[in-house]
Amino acid sequence: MSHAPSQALSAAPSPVPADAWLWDVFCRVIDNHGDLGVCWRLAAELGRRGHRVRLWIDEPGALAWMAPQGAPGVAVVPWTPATPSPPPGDVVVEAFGCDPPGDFVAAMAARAAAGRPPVWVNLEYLSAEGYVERSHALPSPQASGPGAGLVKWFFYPGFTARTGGLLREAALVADQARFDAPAWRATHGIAPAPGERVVSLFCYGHAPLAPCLARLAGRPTLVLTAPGPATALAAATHWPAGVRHQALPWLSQPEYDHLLWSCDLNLVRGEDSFVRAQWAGRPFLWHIYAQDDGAHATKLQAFVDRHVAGAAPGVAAGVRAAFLAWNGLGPWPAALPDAAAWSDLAGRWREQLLAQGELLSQLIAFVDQKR
Ligand code: TRH
Repeated sequence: MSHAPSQALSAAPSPVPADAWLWDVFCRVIDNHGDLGVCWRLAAELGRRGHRVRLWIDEPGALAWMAPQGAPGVAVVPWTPATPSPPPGDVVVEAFGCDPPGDFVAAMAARAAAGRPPVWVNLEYLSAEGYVERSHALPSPQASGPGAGLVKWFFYPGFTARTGGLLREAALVADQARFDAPAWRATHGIAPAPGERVVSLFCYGHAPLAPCLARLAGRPTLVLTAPGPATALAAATHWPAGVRHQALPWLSQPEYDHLLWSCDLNLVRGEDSFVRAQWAGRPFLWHIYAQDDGAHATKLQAFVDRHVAGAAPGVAAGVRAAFLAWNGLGPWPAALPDAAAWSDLAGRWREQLLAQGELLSQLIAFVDQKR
């Protein structure tokens, strides 16, 4: 892996301008790739904005395909029980409540005694549910343990101005404006026939692919499948006439974005690809990460409620039905929503999100306020 070793970075003397901060971002890979995907995207954008980041990852293997080139300003620290804890930086971000090492937290508390502890942020999972606005930016005073006396702050991504917003790199809109989809497809061996609809498929293994393909069969369609369950499911499914598939390798995050930008319909999953499909501004369906207690159904409905709010009733109902059916939470509609109306909805949703503050600027302002 061509990542800079974790050089001996030290916290900047205070007070310092925001762009000289040292960030410690902790990421524990639970399963799949979203924990790492979100943390890498956060770290890389911090680096692009002039910050210095130590990204602590317990399983960094997926970076080999996700980010083979690394990112300026980002040092990847393989996080193992034996990893020594250097003095904490100016900001500590624990992603998805992953609990930094006890001795590191104790060192954070020790800095409090010296007058300026790091700002400690728990970056939470993304949801459109109402509790997010109520919980965002709340303090969690640490009464016991190695961090006793410190305050951990909850920072919730979200879809409204009363949340932390969504991760969005500063260059997104400019990059999209100059993107040439046909040229990109040609360089990646993707050759749709004239008029063939192009669909990207990234899903979990339980996705109801057969009924989805039956709805796609109304038009000549090429489905580009991501490695893992999507490609495996494609190989095990009967493909109706007119719908063909092509397996893709793992792409880097920027190249995966280019895939999303070059498709007519994106089937995404989890959290980060779900967000990236929204920035792509194309029709998409979200295969939500299923939870044993069924909480994902509420989470899905909460998102769809916001996503279709401005659409005509027939379009809203069709998009909602497709989201629910794709997640096994409702019957399949006879057909997918009208392509033009769906594209219009996706484009307006993207515009609505672009008008909101993006997560990193809000996080930096939040940290500046709490220091
Ligand atoms: O892999 P995921 O299902 O990750 C999930 C979710 O994050 C979920 O919230 C979490 O609870 C669970 O992990 C533990 O889906 P997600 O979030 O889209 O992450 C995939 C990452 O991989 C994302 O950053 C996009 C990236 N990616 C590539 O870089 N190249 C590719 O070719 C593909 C298919 C994905």
